[in-house]
Amino acid sequence: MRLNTWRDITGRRLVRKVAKVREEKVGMAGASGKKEKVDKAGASGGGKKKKDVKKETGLGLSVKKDENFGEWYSEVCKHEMIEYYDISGCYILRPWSMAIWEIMQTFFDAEIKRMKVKNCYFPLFVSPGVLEKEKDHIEGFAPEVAWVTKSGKSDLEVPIAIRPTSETVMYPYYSKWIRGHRDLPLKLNQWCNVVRWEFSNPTPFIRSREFLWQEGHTAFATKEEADEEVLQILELYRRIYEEYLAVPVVKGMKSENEKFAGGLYTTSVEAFIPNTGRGVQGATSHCLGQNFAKMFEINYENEKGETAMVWQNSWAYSTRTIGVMIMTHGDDKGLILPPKVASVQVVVIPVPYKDANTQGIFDACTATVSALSEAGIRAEEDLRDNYSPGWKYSNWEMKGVPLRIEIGPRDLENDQVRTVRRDNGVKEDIPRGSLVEHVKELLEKIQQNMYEVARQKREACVQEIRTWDEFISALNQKKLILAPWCDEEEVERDVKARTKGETGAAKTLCSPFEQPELPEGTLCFASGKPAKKWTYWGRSY
Ligand code: 87F
Repeated sequence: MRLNTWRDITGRRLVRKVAKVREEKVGMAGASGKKEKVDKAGASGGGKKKKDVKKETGLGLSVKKDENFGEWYSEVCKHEMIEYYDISGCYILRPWSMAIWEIMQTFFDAEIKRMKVKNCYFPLFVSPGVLEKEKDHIEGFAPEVAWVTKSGKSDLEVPIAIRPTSETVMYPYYSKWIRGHRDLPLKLNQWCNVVRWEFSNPTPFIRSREFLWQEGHTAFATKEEADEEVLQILELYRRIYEEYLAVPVVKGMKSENEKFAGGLYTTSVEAFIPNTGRGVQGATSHCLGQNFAKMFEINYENEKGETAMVWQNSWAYSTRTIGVMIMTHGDDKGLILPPKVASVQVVVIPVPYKDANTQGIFDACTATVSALSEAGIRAEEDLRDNYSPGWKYSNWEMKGVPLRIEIGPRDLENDQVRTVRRDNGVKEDIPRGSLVEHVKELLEKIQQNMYEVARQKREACVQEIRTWDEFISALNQKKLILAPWCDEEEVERDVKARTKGETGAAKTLCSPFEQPELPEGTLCFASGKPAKKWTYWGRSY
């Protein structure tokens, strides 16, 4: 076995078997390999316990995903994705997560522009008057609305609300801007933050008091146009989840209880987190019908010279997407990023060796990054000299970089590089001559595999049930329940009441557009009345 030697900054020789650096499951703290920094007095601080090193290096998760999911999630998030803030429910999005948001934003923004949606920006503040206008729909949400009541030490004459969503901010101007049929359709979108003063358990990305989203608000002359757009947007949301985040979702219709009360109907994409057995609403695309048009008098003169009312839609996805992705893919080593949203898709790490050509190895790393970057692959090298290769492996694994390339003396000799996949750990030696094609292919495979693994995990959780007893048993087993339902509001309320417990009540997630066959005579699992449709049920975030 070859020996791999490098020196720490004290000049002390650190010797490690090469095979070990490469093959050991770089057990985080244990293999920290971080060369201890020397203080001015020259003490190396050697002899530290593993635990201390772990604390110092910040490497390694202290819990396993299957053992304590909540703690695991929080630790993974804290590793460069977010920072906790001194206001509960608010989080700092660090560059590592913001980059993911920006990549999704680039995709979605281009797609909606192709649909002739235009971007705009409305103010953050809402006057109480307009908010009042939407009273009926806001009623349930009112406790979550945050207000500004002071400037400096003096009370504002009229308190001002902070937007929790922008219907009431925007629609008075829709009324002003839309006059005749030539002003339609009006399709606007804004990328912004919103504030909802949640009281239930805040969770990074999933439930925070301020979050980023896009909100689209469109107005049409006909319901047909509005209906069509609802589904076009929903398809874009599906693509964000499935093609970018590699998270399988179900497209479907929300129940009357779960739809946006101000609208006509709500469609959504729903994801599922196997570890907690909870559904999570991924994004929503609403047809608002003419409710807001009535409230805000959004009328226009049609071709016949008559006054008509517009049909409206609104749709949004938020930074919650990132939380769903983390929960879906992360493992005991940390995050796993799908290549399509990773700001660093490939990290190149030199593995220097005793008397070998270190400069040659470093140059090969730089050349590798250049070749990949030129081909449009997001690659970075990690040439830091105060960390060992093993430490770097762990660190980039924790950050979820989809592919690692290692270059050591033997690779240099053989004109090859070693690739290591983050999703399944598979290693390969590839000739530098075919580097770019190979890496492209690997990244595609990783993306596909991550989706496929997530889909299989979700499929394994889906349980079709027919009776109440089966429902309860499936719920206790954290299943994603597909049940025949009579589609009555009262029955959903009843199910909620009957399943209320510490972990929250079960409710409908959506009725999938793709419906399995529903044989005649099938009865509702909860009411025993004739079933109208198959619906997904479960606890949810
Ligand atoms: C919280 C406080 C006040 C949700 C709220 O989904 C109001 C609301 O209206 C509120 N939480 N909603 C519903 C938002 C509906 C709709 N808005 C535009 C969307 C998509 C984007």
